[in-house]
Amino acid sequence: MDPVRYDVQDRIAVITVANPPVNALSHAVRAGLWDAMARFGDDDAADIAVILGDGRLFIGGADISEFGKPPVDPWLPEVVNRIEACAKPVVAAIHGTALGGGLEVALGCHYRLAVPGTKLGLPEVSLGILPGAGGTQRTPRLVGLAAAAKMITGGVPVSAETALEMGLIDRLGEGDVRAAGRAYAEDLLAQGAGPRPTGARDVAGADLSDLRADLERKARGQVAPLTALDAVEAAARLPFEEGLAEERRLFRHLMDTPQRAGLIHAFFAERAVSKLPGIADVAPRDVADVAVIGGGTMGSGIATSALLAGLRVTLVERDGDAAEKARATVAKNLDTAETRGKLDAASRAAMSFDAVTDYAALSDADLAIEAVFESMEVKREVFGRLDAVMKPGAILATNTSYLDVDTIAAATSRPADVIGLHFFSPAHIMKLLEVVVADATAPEVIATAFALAKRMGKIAVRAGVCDGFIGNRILSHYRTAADHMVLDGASPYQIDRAIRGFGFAMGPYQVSDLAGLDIGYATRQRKAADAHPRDRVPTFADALYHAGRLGQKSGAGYYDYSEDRKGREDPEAARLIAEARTGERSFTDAEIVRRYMAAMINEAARVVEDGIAARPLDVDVVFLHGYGFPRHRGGPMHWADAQGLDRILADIRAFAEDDDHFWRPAPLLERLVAEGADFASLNRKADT
Ligand code: T1G
Repeated sequence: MDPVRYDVQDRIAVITVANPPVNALSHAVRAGLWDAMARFGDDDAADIAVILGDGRLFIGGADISEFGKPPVDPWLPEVVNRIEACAKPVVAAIHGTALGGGLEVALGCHYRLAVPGTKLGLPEVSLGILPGAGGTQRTPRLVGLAAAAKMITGGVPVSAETALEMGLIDRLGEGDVRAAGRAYAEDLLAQGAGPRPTGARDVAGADLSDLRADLERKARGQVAPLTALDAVEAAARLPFEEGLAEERRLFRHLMDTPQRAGLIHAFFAERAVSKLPGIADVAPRDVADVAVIGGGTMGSGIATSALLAGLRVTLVERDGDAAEKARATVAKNLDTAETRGKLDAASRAAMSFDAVTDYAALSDADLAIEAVFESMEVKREVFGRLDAVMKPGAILATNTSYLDVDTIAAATSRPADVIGLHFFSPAHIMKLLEVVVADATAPEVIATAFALAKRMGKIAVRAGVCDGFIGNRILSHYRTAADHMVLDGASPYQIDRAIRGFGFAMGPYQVSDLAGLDIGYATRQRKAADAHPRDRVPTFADALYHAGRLGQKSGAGYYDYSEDRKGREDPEAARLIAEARTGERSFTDAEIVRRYMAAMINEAARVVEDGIAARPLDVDVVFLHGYGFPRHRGGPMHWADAQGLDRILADIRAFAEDDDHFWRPAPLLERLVAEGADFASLNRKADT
């Protein structure tokens, strides 16, 4: 089917972009628009044109899958310029979403209408680029320099109503977008309205220094937002044509950055993780009623997340007081969601939530999520009770963060219906969900978990059964590398600074203080039985714990929180750490990052090799959405490919000269380097 259709009725030419699923501006669509504009220009039967999108949206932007390949004529900027230069008026009739190049096509039109519910935005900076088809020059001419700068450097879409207030569109339509677009065109014809090129408008200058300072403070190494600001400022400094040329120059510069490659990888990886061969054609079971067992922080968070997704929730606690406490926690979470505009009063009033103490209340639940104490004995007892009361076909899920899901499943008569749903705290905020697939888990149950995740606005990643699944298993390894550096002489404060400089929001010791040093201590105790004689124990961490320094929760840990939650370096902590040190060597920030990342990549390679993660991209998505990995670097595996796996392996081998117990190269890493291959090659292989 033609990706761009042209039809004329009552002197109005309707040009329809039809390129499912998002009407992306592929080469065929660009060529189709180019030809349609030529046809309209020569068409004596048409006095005005309306451009609109087929299906659920206007146009979702340039075709991101074409990035990195040589651009093919007609380029999008030329297509937009051709629309604007048309001698007859052109209207954009917008519905669903108009994003990036999609909105830029609309800006090239002379008039713009959107129907309620439409989102209009220029999200290019989230892909490491900037609006490259005139958006940085035309948007300021419609909404003013400051509003355009905020919209483009933030990348956040606006509603149709806001777009009207700003001047981005001219009219709010009602109902069917095609009818609304035709009606607007008729009105314009009746008014004798002609072409109204956006590029011909003036744009007043504005002082954007505060925005620039804000972007510099928040950028954390990202280049696109500040470069996009440069392009927008050019709109007030240069004539239109020169402004377009400057935009193109800056766009091309960003297209060549590794950040663009990282952010595009992240975009597609987030969509690829739910594409698993084992569940491709498997229909999920219906889930409307969810049971949550345990109303602590995690259980209440999971219940909140399910309620926000419109699911009916019954939470079970061991006694009335605990049930009431859970009810209060959920209510507080929902209050916050309302304050943040994530929940309106009507939706909240329609919610179905109950906190009870009797498992019998779960007989109709479609799925249960257990979030009780991390004890195998307790969990097996809970699963036994769930198995006894829940209906056939109901799914029994555990939120355990490291226990063996196979062992939990064996406590039931229905191991095929048992799965792990590892939420990350706070469960109603964090998007990552590790779907832990046990040996007996049925494909339909896996498919149901992924469908539930999508409904809850989560990004689900399939994980195999091991201690820590994907994220925590890898975290444990690179955290050990950091601890070794502290034992050898590095300051935890320097390590945190170096890791923040790499782009993480927090360093490992700040994370420890946030999570609680008691958690770390309990984990070390749990693993002590399996410890190897050559494992190096971070005795400084135990010393801090025994000194009652549990982190933020006790007012001090590695940092002193007596003044505020930000925390300050603490001489007392430094003293306790120095006493436990086994070495006095210094480290550069660069070496700290190299060791930290080499340990992360090495264990991640083992996780992929063991099949705990299906592909390297699954590890990337886990770290982007669960561990604060800087998004513009694409995830650990994409970053490792960009560094060169040979360099990572060389580092590991160099570090092994001092410690060949901890630094043992992962066989997969050695094999890929020997073959001259990379992690991306494994992602592609998994696609076939
Ligand atoms: N190009 C190519 N494929 C795209 C795409 C795009 N712009 N947008 C989505 N897809 C694919 C996606 O990979 C998935 O594929 C399917 O479409 C459904 O996507 C010059 C250069 C539009 C809000 O950043 O935000 O324009 O997995 O699951 O939830 O200035 O897609 O089915 O194989 O996300 O309904 C700017 C990106 C580009 C918008 C729809 N535009 N897309 O959400 O569907 S840069 C964007 C989205 C640009 C110009 C510059 C969303 C959506 P598959 P989906 P959705």
